[in-house]
Amino acid sequence: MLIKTSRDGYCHPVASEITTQAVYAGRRDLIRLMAGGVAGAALASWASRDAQAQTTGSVPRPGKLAALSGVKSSLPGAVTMEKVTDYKDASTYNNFYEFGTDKSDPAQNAHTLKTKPWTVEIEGLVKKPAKYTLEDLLKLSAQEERIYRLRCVEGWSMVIPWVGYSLSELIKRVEPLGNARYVEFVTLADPKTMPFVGSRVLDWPYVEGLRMDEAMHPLTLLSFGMYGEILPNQNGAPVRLVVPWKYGFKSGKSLVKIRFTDKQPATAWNKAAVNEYGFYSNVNPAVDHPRWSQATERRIGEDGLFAKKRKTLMFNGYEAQVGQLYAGMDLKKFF
Ligand SMILES: Nc1nc2c(c(=O)[nH]1)N[C@H]1C(S)=C(S)[C@@H](COP(=O)(O)O)O[C@H]1N2
Ligand SMILES: [Mo]
Repeated sequence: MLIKTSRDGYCHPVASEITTQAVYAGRRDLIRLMAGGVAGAALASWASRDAQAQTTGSVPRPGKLAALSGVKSSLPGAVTMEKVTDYKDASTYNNFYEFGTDKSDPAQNAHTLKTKPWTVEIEGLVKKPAKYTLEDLLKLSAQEERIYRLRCVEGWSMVIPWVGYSLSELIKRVEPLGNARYVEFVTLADPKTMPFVGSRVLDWPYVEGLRMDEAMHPLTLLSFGMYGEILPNQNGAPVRLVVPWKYGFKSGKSLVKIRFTDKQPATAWNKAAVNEYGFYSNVNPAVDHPRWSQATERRIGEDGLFAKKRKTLMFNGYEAQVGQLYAGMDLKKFF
């Protein structure tokens, strides 16, 4: 990844008002869609938060998340007790190279992303290839909230309450064939709405991949929202992946295609620098990036320039849940 250590964290962009009309409109739509049959219990609290947000004209603070307690995940490991990162930090300090390489670029540029209509194509080695509209995807399974750590390969981390459901719910519907061993995630590459698509930073579209068992792991989240709201464009609207035990770049944003294959997919960062970004990219304090250590990290919004860095945990703290997926593998080789 292109690292600019001089910027990294020392100059958080300040966004005085990050809630646009589009965000409100989108959230109403999501609530309407949820009303169409799923997550009934969650609906009342979402609706009242929505009303509250509109009357106060401000983004609900993470402190108000208690209202969502009814939909919190019961999945072991899906909730951390750590302090949730401020919404403002999580939505203004982003990596989304389609909109620029600086952390502040996506929040500034991603308003041009057109998230409606949206379809996700499921293809490759599946019995039931399909085109899902976003509406279909939202209705496919009950949404829940999961508070996951996200750790970037660059050495910073956040704690974010995501909204979505396990990707396995979708995978089960399309019935992968016996020879499907990997899943490739293709994200939108639209030069008309994404100013950096066409630049030579990466080979577009941004593609990521998981092994089948990783994709089926219940922690792997297909996410439509965060902080009880639909995803801001800069965080990967309208639908993204969140794979909490891997470096952030494995979590593709603005997904348009999910392809089942028998070969390990060539992923965007792996193609860009094969010796720096491996296919697995599991968070691993014992395996350094060739140019810097992965043993510690800085929590965005909390750990300042002179703060002692936090120790990075094996598999980002999700070892009990996912460690067995890699039993017997040489993680220095399969990094
Ligand atoms: N399409 C796309 N997805 C992407 C990226 C990107 O540049 N393009 N950046 C990745 C990286 S490096 C990280 S750390 C996370 C950041 O997610 P966040 O901005 O929601 O924190 O998104 C990942 N998904
Ligand atoms: Mo990242």
